[in-house]
Amino acid sequence: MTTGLPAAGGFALGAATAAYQIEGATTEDGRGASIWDTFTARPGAVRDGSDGSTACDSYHRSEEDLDLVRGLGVEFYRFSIAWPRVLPEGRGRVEGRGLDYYDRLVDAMLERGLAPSATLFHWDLPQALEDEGGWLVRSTPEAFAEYADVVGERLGDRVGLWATHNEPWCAAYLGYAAGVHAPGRREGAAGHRAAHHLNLAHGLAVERLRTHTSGDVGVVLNLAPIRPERDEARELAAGIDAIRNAVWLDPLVDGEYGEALLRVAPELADPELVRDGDLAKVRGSVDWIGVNYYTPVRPDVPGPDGVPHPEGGAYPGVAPFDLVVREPVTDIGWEIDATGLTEVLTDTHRGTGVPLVVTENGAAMADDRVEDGVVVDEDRIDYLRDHTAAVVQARREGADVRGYFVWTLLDNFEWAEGYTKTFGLVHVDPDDQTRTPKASYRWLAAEAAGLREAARAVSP
Ligand code: PNW
Repeated sequence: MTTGLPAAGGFALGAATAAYQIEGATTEDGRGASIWDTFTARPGAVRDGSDGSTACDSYHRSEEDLDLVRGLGVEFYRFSIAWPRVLPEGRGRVEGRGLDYYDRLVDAMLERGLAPSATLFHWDLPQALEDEGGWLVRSTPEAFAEYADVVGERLGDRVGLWATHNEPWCAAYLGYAAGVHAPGRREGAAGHRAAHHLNLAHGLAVERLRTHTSGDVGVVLNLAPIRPERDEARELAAGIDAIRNAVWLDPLVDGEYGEALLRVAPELADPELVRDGDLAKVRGSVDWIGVNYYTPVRPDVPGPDGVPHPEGGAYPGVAPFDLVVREPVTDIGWEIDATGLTEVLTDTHRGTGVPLVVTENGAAMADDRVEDGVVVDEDRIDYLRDHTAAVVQARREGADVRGYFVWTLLDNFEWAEGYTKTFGLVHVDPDDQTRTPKASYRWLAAEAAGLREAARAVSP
């Protein structure tokens, strides 16, 4: 028996993490190197010069972590599998100890009554594959299919909710165009090549997964509502929307890249890159789409003092633009606007007709303070309260949203921000990894039943 996507009308809660951000133990049990091990060693790549070699030490503390998830009273634990633990060279030789770890992790979830939601690729590409070209070459999607096959065969009977990729936009554009994430390549149009190979990899992996599981298979996207600041910014906004959203949704819905996208990414019309049949595998491939939402994107044409958007490289083919960020913001500088979550859910529902799950939502907050041994994080509670209400509102407006997973269980390795930004419901001591639930953890535990009921009461 596996627990998959909640049935129509249903609604479930969860907590989410990712392997490289929490596991540590990066050289244990035969794990191969990933591009994040390499990237974090590069001077200046990570704000505090840190890496994931210890992180939350969850590789050794998974039972304790799962007890914490259980204590939240949520149904799902969303975790990711480290590709280089399972296939240290990316393909070929399987490392049994790595696979055993996830096998035990899944069993430990089931023992606690938690439903596992596994993500295959949360950015930790095996370095051996990057050395052969990474997401810029077609052999990587083929290796990904092999990896999906190995994992599906072992876990397919017990994992009911699967995702191939997490936020492929970040992997493609932050990794290969902007260069602010691993592998740290700044090659403009390379982002589109990577994006296509991620799409192809998804399509190939879904085919393999379905031979092993009757669970629900999807993909997790960081879709964003694009809100042009004024009329003059509309065209610009259409280009940004194409690269952020359409490059993933067009193939899923239509099996091809649409016109608006090809205007800013002519590379995607190259028949050498996008071969016959590639996108046919992607069309209609998913049972569900995971939506990660943090903030809206407000592009504007550069004013007289305008500076190009610092992430501009992540939108190759789009003119330089200003990015307007309105107050209030979280500690990572992302505007807080829960209406953007309602908007992205209703838009995505309308555009795809596929059931949705909010697979990440949460806030980095600086003002966590300790009072009587409890981390008081009222701003995070406010954020979560407003955003869960925005999900209920999306259902009221007809969006078929079946769940909400909080990002994240633990304060962890926040990619290019290192340990300087914390999203956790549970504080993790950076020196000895002691876990201490914050006020937001207690809030969610107290509210979980009510949140579920409120969502179910407005069945879309
Ligand atoms: C997502 N950006 O990352 C990831 O899925 C998580 O692993 C991460 O911890 C979480 O959101 C919070 O950041 C992103 O620069 C990282 O636009 C950076 C960006 C977007 C998403």
